[in-house]
Amino acid sequence: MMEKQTSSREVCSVKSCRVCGDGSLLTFLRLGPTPIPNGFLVRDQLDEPEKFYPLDVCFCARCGMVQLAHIVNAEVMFKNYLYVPSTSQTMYQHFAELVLQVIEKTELNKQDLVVDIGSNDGLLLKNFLSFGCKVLGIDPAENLAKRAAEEGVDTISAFFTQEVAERIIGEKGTAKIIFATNVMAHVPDLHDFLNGIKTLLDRDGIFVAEFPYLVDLMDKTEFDTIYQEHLSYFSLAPFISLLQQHDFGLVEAKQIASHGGSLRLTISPRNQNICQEAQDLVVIEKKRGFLQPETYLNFGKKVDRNRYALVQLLWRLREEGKSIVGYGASAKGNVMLNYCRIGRETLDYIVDSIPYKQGKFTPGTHIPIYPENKLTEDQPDYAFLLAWNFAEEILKKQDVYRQKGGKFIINIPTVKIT
Ligand code: DWN
Ligand code: ZN
Repeated sequence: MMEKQTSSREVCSVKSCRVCGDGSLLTFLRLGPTPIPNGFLVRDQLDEPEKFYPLDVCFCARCGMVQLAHIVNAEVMFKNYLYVPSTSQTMYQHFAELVLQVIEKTELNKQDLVVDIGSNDGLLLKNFLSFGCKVLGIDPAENLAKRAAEEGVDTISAFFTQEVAERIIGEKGTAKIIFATNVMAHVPDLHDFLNGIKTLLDRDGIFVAEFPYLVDLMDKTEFDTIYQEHLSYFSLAPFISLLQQHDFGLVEAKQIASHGGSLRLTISPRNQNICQEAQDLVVIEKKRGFLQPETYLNFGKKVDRNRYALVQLLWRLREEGKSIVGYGASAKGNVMLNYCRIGRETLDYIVDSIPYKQGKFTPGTHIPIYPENKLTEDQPDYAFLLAWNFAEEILKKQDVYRQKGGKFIINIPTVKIT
């Protein structure tokens, strides 16, 4: 019997694999007690005690699935959410291109329903509004669901489950396309989630899922993308086994650049074939040891070396009297700061483009967050890039800062100054 991975407790430990149910999970990385990564604080909260949660990662030797060893209650993390993708040009383009590609492959009619699970502020679905078809966003963040609805994207505030799928079907019928971009890693009960997709998706419809690819995470030492929101770290082999348990086929599998390297999968309920690209990737994963525990134990050493090199550099620069700020108060940035114990003694402040984060403080490290223009106003010597996945966009945007001698520190995949 598969353990049900939802609980009303604030944090609970994972007893069995989320994909295959096996009970022997090997913990290979401990990032230490960490606050929730989007738990930004207002000034009044700075003197209050803060909650820290375990951040350990484990591997299932039976199916190869990598997952967190603990689950923090989703209500604590997602009810009021401060992350929005819509201040990033890269994400605008990403969703616009994704939608165009999907529309090319689907004969979409005006009466068709398109659903986005984890729709955030509606950025993806806005691309469908001009096609005149019906759209529905689903997102647990009440603040963002409200904002999306105000901007014309019909959105319900909920975690997607089989029960929610049944409710939607009753009200709106089946969906021709369902998207879940950067969502599946957050889902505690993947079986219930896929049952929900089966229920809601038209027999001729497609389910498009994007999620960070474990192979990229490991190759590029992207350990800061490991945090309590991300319960699962997928390689393709266990993901396919998950799909097969639910009689889904994989029509297309592509590696894409977003968020440090992700997979974009087109999934169909029509047949159970696994496309050739996906089969080829599984062969590479196997050859490279992604089903072997040693691969994961070695990863811990890489993480350690990265932390050492980063902290050495930052301390040396501070000793030399240089000023350093952070750039991008990302969730992953908060993991990096907490794991490396980098606080206000090192970074004077962090700049960020998301208005909801500005004026707040980072969880655990209490670094103040300002709008991006403070960087060129103050011209600090160094900006430590905590949103390395947007390096291209941010470095271009901050050309003036760089022309005047400002430098960026980037530590993923390895520490460098640019
Ligand atoms: O899965 C998740 C991903 C997709 O998004 C989540 N669980 C939470 C979130 O993770 P993150 O906060 O690490 O995501 P980002 O998109 O890497 O965060 C980038 C941060 O940098 C944002 O706070 C916005 C900021 N930023 C900026 O200040 N200037 C971003 C860009 C592009 C910029 O030009
Ligand atoms: Zn397993």
